Amino acid sequence: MRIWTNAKLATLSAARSDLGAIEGGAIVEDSGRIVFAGPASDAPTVTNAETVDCEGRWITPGFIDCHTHLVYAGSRAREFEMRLQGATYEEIAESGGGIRSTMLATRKASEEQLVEDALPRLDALLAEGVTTIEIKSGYGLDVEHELKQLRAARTLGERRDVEIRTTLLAAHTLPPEFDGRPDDFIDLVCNQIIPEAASAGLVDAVDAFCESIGFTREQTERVFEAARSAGLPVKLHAEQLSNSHGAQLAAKYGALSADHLEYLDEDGVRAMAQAGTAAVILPGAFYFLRDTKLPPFDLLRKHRVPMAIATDCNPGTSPLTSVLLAMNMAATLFRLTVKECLKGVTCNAAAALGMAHKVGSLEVGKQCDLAIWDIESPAELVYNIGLNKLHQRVRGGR
Ligand code: DI6
Ligand code: FE
Repeated sequence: MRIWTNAKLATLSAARSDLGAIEGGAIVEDSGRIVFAGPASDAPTVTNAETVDCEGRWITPGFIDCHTHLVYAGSRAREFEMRLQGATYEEIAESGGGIRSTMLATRKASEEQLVEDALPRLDALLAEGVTTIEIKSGYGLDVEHELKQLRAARTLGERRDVEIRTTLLAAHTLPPEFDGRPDDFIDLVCNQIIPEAASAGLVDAVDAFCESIGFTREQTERVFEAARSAGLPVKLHAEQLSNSHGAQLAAKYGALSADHLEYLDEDGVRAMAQAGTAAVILPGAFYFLRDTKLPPFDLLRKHRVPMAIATDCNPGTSPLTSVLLAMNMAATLFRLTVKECLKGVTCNAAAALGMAHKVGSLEVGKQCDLAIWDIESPAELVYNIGLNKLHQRVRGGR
């Protein structure tokens, strides 16, 4: 057992509309779980517990990065330079660069190489108090290499003390061997990649890229049917570059989340609200692509769709390995409040992963994943650009 005392808590319970701040707070842990979180005066008396004096520091739940493409090989710095000279992301993708260039590097890399390449990115996130990360495949695009990518992602959870959730994103782009035959590729995704990844126990959810340069609604729906048959929940890259009405489709399949959402309309928001689908917003990609179309935040608020914030860490549109900076961008570029930013990387991010019962808040029964901060107020976590005030990261009480 362990007790953290003399702390200020931002409990971030999903049920509350505020941060759930408690000054003079304490947390009691037993067997990796929170058994008490509240005012120190109400804490149970326990003997034989190790006491940690937080000296007035703030404690938040460990942060959750609920949308990343962290495992890949190679770099796309050259494409970045091309974009600086005026080429668009879509143009680069259509000329064989983009996701396909990362696919070639990822197919070539060994599983161990993928792990080694991802570790510095993972470590950057952990250094900011991240305790749970979702990692997508989508740069293998065939059975062998999608499974290799998923195994590498799971291995990261053995090399570091972090909870990894893996998402199969085989329907990310069309690999060159299927040029002109997208439906045949979707056959492969549905009949082989999803069932094999699922039976190998390597997947927690299935995602797709429903977009003009990705897959159509019909193709996406087939992927969702295959996920359903494999007993896996779905998520969707939706309305990032155009309104393909992916959000409604995601909602129809009870998706955990729909992500990006720049071009989302009110019908899509309504459908998400009814289905309990979370909105994952990715300010890093918005910033890096120098987007101007804002996701419809007022509609998301009006219909009470939980909003999560993630890095989207990927080599093409968001080479971002900072959740703190993602929050700052969400506030500065999207005008989200401090409270929305913090919920976005804690309780709402947990919802976007279907893990709300387990992580994302300082509440009894949750895993004791904490981030302890050297700050005067929670706003500092959103305000600073490039300054990391983490004092300590705690996972499962350790
Ligand atoms: N949307 C994105 O922003 C990433 N994937 C996706 O579907 C980009 C991935 C890449 O360019 O490598
Ligand atoms: Fe993404």
